Amino acid sequence: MNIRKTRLSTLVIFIFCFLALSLNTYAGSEINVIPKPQKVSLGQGYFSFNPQTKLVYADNALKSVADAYQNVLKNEFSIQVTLQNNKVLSENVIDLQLDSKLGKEAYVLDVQTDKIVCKASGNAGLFYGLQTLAQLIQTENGKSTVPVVFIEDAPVYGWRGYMLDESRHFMGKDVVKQYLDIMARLKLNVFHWHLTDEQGWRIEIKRYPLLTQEGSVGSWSDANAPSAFYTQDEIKEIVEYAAQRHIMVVPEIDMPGHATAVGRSYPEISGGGEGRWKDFTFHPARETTYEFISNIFDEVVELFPAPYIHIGADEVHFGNQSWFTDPQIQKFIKNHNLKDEIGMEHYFVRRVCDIVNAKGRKMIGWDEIVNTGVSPDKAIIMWWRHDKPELLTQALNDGFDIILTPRIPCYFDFVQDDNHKIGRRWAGDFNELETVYNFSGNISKLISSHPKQVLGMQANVWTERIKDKKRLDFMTYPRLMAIAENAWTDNKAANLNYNEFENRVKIFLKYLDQFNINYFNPFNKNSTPEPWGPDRQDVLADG
Ligand code: TNX
Repeated sequence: MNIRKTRLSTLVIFIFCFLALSLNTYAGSEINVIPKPQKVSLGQGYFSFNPQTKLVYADNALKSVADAYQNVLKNEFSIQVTLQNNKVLSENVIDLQLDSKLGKEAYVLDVQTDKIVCKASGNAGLFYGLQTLAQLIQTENGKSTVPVVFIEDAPVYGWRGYMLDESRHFMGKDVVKQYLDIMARLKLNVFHWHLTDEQGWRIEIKRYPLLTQEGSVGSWSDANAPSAFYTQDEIKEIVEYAAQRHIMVVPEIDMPGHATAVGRSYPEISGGGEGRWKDFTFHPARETTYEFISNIFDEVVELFPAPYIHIGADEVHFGNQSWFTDPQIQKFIKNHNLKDEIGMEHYFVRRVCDIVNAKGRKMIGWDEIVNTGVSPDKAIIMWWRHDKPELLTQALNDGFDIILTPRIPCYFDFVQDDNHKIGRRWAGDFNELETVYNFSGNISKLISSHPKQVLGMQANVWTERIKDKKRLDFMTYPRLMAIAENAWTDNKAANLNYNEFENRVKIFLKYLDQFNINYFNPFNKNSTPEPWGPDRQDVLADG
C-alpha cells in the first residue's frame, strides 16, 4: 500500500514537473540573450505583463531611461506600461533602482513572478539591463511574459565597436540609425565612423566648403555618383541618437594617406600620389597643411563629444611616390634630420597628434602609428594587420592602449562563406561566423601579458564592394552578434560555446526579420543568396 502510494506520488510529481517544464520553455535550457550574460540563474515560472503593469523609477535621474523603455515596450511588443516615480516597491512593476556598488555598465536583473527589478549604478547599466529584458520577453497570442531569472552582468571590455566606411559608398542617416538601434540591443557602445577617404569626403566643414561641394562627389563604384555627405546638423542628430543608446561616435578623418577627396577639393594641400592613387596624400611639409587640419578639427570637436579623434594614418606608401621627388619635402627631410620618407610620415603623425591633443582629445590611429614616436599616453592604436602580430606585441610592450580589430576575423568586407564570390579573402582565409566567434579565445595568448591595455575590440565594414543597405546588412549580420558577445562576455567565466551560441543566433535572426533586415543565414544558406556588390576588377593592393 505504502509502496503504491509512493509510486503514485512520484508519478504525480513527475507529471507536475513535466507540465511545468513544457510550459516554461526556458527551464533547463539557456536564456536566449546575446551577448550572453556573465551569470544567469534560471528559476521557475513567469512574470506576466498586464495593462496595470507599471514602470517605476526610484530617482528622477532615471526618467529618461524609463521614458525610452516605455517606447520600446510599446513599439516592439505592443506592451503599454505607465510610468511612476515612486520609491516604494510594489507588485506588478518593472522597478528601476540605483546601486552605487555596481560598475559603470554593470546591472542586476531580477525577474520574479510578481515584479522585475533592474539595478545599476547609473543610466548605462540600467539601459543594458533593459536590453537584456527586451530579449527575454516572449509574446504569444497577445500575452507577454518573462521567465523568472536572476542575472548579474557586466562587460569584459569598455570598447565594443562597429566601424562603418561611408566614404567608399554612402549609406545615409536612416541606415546609420538602424545600425545604432541594433548595436544598442547587442550592447555595443562605439560607432567608429570612417567619414573620409579617396572616394569621398562625407562631413560638412563650414570653413572649407569645397570638401563637400567637390570632395563628396563620387563613390568607389561610380566616380560621378552625386554628391553625398552629412551636414553638421545631421551629424549632431546622429551623435545625439547614438548617445541616447549609450553609444559614443568616434569620427575618423583619414590622413596623410587615403586623402584623395581632399586633394581634389584643395589641391594646395595635396602631397600628390600616383596612378590609381592619384592625390592620395596630404602635403606633409607645408605649414598650411597643418593649419588646414587644425581648422578642420576645430569643427570636428564641436560636433563629436567623444574624447578621441581617429586620424587613420594607414597605408601611406600606396600613394606617396611624389614625396621622393618633391623638392619641398626633400628639403624638409634634410632640414629636420628625418631619416627618409618614412621619417617624414612619422613626423606628420606626431604633428597631428599634437594638434589633436591641443584640442583636448586623444588620437587614435591604425597600427602604422606604432613606430612613429607618439607617446602612449597621447594616442591609442587599432591593431588591424592580423599578419603582423609583432606590431600588437610591440604596441603593448611600449605601453599603448590598443583596440583589437585584426582583418581576420574582424573585417566584415571579407566573405563569410566559401561559396561567396564578392568580398575579400587573405591567402584563402575568410571570416565565417564561427571564426569570428572564436576570436576572443584565439587572441587571448597574445594579449595576456597586458590585459589592462586592451580597451576592447570592434568589427570593421569597409564598403568598396558594398553599395547598398541590402548587402551591408548581409555582410554585417549575423557576424556582429559574434563580435558583440566576444566584446561583452568573459569567455572563461561564461564558458562560451559556439554550438550553444548558434541557437541564440537563430532567435536573434528572427528579431532582425521584424525590421526587414537582410542577413546571411549560415543555418539555411540557400535561403539567403549573396547580394550583388560592385565588382570593379582592380584588386586591393594589400592582399
Ligand atoms: C585596408 S584597414 C584599409 C582600408 C580598406 C580595407 C579593405 C585599413 C586601416 N585600411 O582602406 O578599405 O583594407 O579591407
